[in-house]
Amino acid sequence: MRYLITSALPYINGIKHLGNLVGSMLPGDVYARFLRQMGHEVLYICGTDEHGTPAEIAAQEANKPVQVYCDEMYQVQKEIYEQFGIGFDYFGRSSSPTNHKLTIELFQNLEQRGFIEEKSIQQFYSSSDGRFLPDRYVMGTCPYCDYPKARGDQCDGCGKLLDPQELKNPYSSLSGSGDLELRDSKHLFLLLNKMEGPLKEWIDQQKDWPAMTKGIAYKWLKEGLKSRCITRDLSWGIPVPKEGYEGKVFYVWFDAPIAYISITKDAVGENYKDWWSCSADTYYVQFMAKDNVPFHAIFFPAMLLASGMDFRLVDYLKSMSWLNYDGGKFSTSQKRGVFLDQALRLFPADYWRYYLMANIPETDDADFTFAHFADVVNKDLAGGLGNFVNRVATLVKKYSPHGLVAEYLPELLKQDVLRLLDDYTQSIYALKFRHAMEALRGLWKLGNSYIAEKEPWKLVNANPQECVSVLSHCVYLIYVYAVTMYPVMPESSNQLLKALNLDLDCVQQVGQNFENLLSSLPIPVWALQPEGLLFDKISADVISQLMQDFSGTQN
Ligand code: B3M
Ligand code: ZN
Repeated sequence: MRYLITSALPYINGIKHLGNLVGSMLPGDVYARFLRQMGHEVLYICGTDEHGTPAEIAAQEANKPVQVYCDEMYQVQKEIYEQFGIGFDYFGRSSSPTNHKLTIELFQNLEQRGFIEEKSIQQFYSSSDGRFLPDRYVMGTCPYCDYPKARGDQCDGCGKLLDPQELKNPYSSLSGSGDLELRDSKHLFLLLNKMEGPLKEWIDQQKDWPAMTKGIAYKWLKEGLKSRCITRDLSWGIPVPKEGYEGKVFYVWFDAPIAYISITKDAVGENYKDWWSCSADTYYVQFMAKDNVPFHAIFFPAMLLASGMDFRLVDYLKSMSWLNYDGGKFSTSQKRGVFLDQALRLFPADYWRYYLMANIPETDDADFTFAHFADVVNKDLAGGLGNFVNRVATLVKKYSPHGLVAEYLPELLKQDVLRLLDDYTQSIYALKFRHAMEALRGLWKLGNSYIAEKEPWKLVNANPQECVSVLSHCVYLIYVYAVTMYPVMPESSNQLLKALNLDLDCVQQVGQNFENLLSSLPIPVWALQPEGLLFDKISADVISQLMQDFSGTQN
């Protein structure tokens, strides 16, 4: 089977936080790595989402032209994901020429097929700024709670959704000028209502989708689909190719999902249809946080279906709930939480990867705190996995310094390992990550109980043959750990394989299932170089320092 995988395209407006990572990119990467291990052909696509108001605002704050800002931030984000070990096949940009071209083509098809309507809407025009203001650029006093700095789309004081027209004393957030005037402006609308029938039929077919994804999709369908404005009065974006639309661009949510397709084209060239055609032999999986679901389950599929352009719809839409920060929300605009560059300065990527996957907000929200993070690292990584590896390495060095003849696992132990390997495999195929991580921990636990039960340090005198044999089994288990943890902790997996003197490629050559690992010895004589601790414990002092450093907002 060939798998096409996409993670929601991160906005260009700054470095993302842990919540963004676990909401789309990290689970996508774990899934992609796993599938490659199982011998599947995979294309994993992502990129920056560069248009819209947030990009403009961020560039303004950075005092840079938008293009320059996006060029720089693209590079910054790309490098950070690399450091997190996110192995995209291609990380592109929604602002690419390919995406401009494809967006326009798709729009023209929609128009020709009668899915676009023109309407005039009233919008604030600011004479001092010389432009129409998007909703969130209009500020003023909230009509409900009198909060003086309410935004035109939402009041941060009371949380109510607003129309900019409702604000008292409206002013431009760009110039501060109150010289605003409501003017008529022409816009284009996508007639989503025309697609209601086909969309419902399609969603009805998705029996195995997560309940959260389907719940959101049905909620939208139930409320009835309304036509949706797909143009904006902005200069940064993809210009609307239509007379009378000078100075207008497509709405960012119109061109961003199309970028999945155009980035694929940037990645593989003209053959991109081999992945995207309805008749292509691909299984397409998307990863995203739940607020993105309406756009991926309704809006984008409607666009594709209505365009008649032979692009396939998503086969499985994996949505994630929120990772909260200390009981509140992670927030990019308020700089609240742990951002990816900071995270990398604090601990190795694999600590974060494991912690986030073990606590992924798959069904419910999850809460990040440093205390919990340290607890998980100390217990599972340093304690469970790291402790076993270190104990074994120490014993091997002591009792069998010249290596150990490799032996198959004894039957009982083997059965336990097989059961967990199967559990792990099935869980990742089913995209049940928390469960998969439990299986992984179960494997680590097996090693610890095996060595505790056999007590090789006692056997060494009574039955030296048996002692060596037990240690050989333990090293075999470490090999199994190294290969199976690869999707989640690729760097530590490599470290272990190196310590075992094994070819790093062996993680990719597993075959069709992990059970194969138990039926052929990878090496005739085991080596195990104790390379020091694989994972360090995080001390109570460090935790309290971090809690202090990260309370409130960061700069
Ligand atoms: N950039 C929103 C987000 O990062 C948006 C996703 C686009 S996916 C086509 O939450
Ligand atoms: Zn309010």
